[in-house]
Amino acid sequence: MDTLPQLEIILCAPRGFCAGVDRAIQIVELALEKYGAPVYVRHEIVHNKYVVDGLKAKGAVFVEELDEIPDTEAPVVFSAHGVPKSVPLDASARKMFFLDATCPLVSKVHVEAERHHAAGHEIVLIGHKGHPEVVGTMGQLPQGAISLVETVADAEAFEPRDPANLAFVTQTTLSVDDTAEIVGVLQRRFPQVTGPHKEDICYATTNRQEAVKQVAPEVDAMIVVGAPNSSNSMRLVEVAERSGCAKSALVQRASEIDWSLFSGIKRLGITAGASAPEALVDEIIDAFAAHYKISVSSRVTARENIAFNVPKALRVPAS
Ligand code: 0JX
Ligand code: SF4
Repeated sequence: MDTLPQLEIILCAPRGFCAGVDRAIQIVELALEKYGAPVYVRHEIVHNKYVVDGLKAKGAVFVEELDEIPDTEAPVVFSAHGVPKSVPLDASARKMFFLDATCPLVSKVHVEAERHHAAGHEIVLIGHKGHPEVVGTMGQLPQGAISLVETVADAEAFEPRDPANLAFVTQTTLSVDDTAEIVGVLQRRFPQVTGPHKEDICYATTNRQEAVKQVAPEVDAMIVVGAPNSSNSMRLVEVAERSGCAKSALVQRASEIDWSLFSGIKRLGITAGASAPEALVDEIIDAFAAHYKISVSSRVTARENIAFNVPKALRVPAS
């Protein structure tokens, strides 16, 4: 006799890998295939331990800084989050063969910042201090060219050198709503501020947050598959909570599910950050299937068909 309680699982769609993550992982995999191990990777290629461990097993070696890498002819890959200008410069000085896995949508923000700087604008970057993408974007320009604004309070307190000569750019993985508020403060205080049409939050971040907004009010609990150092994943937990789902939890692996949080629920939403593989979503669904009689459906709130090319060096076959 089947005594398991019923559980309806609603999968948010889109969820999981974005085009930038797909490309970044492909770059490491293709480099391993073409040049063999080791392939050095500066910083976690994307913020996910399962992905990183999988690549390690194939011969990737992860470091935080280039000075941890011995003199080598092996390829060195820069992570999807982007790097300060000093990193490719140092790599070139050491005659390293490097492959840049920075997401093209992050590179686009780098170019925007450079354009504003060339036009003589002081720049505000809206983002989270210490995040590698923020370090990378700030590192496109000389120190002092970009000021970091993290919160509405920061935006209220910010004093530009010349309010008529100000521009802003943003991190790509922020909360759409929080960022709109911060941009609103800058626009109110400095009506001449220039910037992107809305902000620089990417399509994947926007779509994943929108899907969560639609599903969260209808479920008793929400799981976001992702890592604590993944900005876009952490934002999904916040969005779920703010959209009315108090039981919202970030989960990295099925083994770490706190089952006490999910007792007595009837409907569960599941999404995944842009760096979380679908295999981990499947693992978590399987874990729930051992505790509940589950039914699974998808809530599709957007369709994505974006893909980015890998660098040219990886498109030609090995000679
Ligand atoms: O911490 P983030 O969300 O910026 O990175 P993660 O989790 O690795 O996601 C993919 C890379 C995103 C770059 O914009
Ligand atoms: Fe690129 Fe957006 Fe993915 Fe970041 S989350 S890698 S900006 S597509």
